[in-house]
Amino acid sequence: MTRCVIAFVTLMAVFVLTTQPDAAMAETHVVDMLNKHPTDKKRRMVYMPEIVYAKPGDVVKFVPTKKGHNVESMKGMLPDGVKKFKSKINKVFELTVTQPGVYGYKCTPHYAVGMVGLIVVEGDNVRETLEKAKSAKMAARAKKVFERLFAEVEKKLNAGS
Ligand SMILES: [Cu+2]
Repeated sequence: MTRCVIAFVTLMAVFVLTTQPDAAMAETHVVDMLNKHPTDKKRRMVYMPEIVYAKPGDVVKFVPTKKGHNVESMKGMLPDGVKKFKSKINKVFELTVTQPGVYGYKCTPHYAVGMVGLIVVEGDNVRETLEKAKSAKMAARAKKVFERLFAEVEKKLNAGS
């Protein structure tokens, strides 16, 4: 009998928690920090996926799957009003993205070898912030990776409109 009551209370708690509109809508996107690309063996030090497509309010969770990585925002690659960020090496880092637009970030120790990624938060300013990110200062190998990622985002935007 007691077990029945506990089960009922638990079920109600789960129901209440999962039916909160905000909690149900926000999504968590996991990004692995890796030493090797899972399929392209020539590529080292990568975020997987390299581009996260999110909605305002979502969480991007960076996981130190392999050691030695972190996440740091790229100067000139954040939508207006978004504060710069930098995580600690080997620590899980959660970024709640409230502002729409394109966010560029890098791994502090592996920036020179091109360990960079993008977050694209749905909104009216995506094209505008993409152009802003393109004109930011980038190191040579990071630039090569960013250019490929920018082209991917552009392709997706053009396919969607
Ligand atoms: Cu790294």
